[in-house]
Amino acid sequence: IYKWYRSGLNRWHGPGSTPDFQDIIEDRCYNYTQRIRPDSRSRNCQEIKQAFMSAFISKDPCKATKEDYRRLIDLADPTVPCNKRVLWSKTKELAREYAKLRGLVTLEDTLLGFLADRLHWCGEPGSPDLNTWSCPDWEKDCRTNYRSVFWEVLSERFAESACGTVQVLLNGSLENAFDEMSIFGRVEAPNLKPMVTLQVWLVHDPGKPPRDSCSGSSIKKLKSILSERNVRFICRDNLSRDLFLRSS
Ligand code: AVW
Repeated sequence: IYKWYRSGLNRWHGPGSTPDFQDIIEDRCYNYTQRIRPDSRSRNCQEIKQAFMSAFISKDPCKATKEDYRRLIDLADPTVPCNKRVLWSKTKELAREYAKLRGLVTLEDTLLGFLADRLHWCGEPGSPDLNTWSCPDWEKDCRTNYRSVFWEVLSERFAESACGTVQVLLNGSLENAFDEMSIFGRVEAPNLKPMVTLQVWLVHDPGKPPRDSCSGSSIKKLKSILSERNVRFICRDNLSRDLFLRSS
């Protein structure tokens, strides 16, 4: 029984595919291309949905490659302004709110980021269906799962095509606000173009003292990654969440 269990659809440690994944992708695609950004009206949502599905359906959910997503990415390249980008790490909701207030954009404002926001998906070799029971977890199962690789490919392109000042919201309530193993740390920071300015905001939970600062060791590490790439660096810390949203 144990063997059956481990080889079955239940064997992964992450949440299973979001129910109605295909329908959600399709609905979101029409919503984005027709209502949210009508300038992207020419995108073909059927084609985009098909390309998304065929990237991972019937495949080993631990063997995702960037190549698998090539066609999807080519169909839906980001068209958001290069000089208005906001990155985040452990601060997603805050970053969304901040970007909205300031007329800036996060990855979830691009078509593909919008389509996949908060969703889970994975397939099963030899099956035309999504596995709605479980999907591989980055830590417990495999790093090369389809969800993680998707966000990595998208994030890499979002960061490398950014220009001017790029902002990043980091969580000042954590001991290490800059996490080298996060997508921001592994993929985005190391792919910023030379001459870009990275503006770091260290924002902490209101009512609690901050735990990390611009002079802390994690931010120093970030600074050194950036200086190797000739990316300019500005950092502001000690910002309480409420104050940050109201004043910035
Ligand atoms: P994290 P990261 N919807 O908070 O620096 C669902 O440590 O690693 O931040 N899951 C998502 C989404 C989303 N919209 N976006 C990322 N993920 C996954 C993309 C992903 O696997 C943005 F541009 C990520 O590792 C940010 O600057 C994890 O959830 C940067 O990457 C969140 O981990 C945030 O990635």
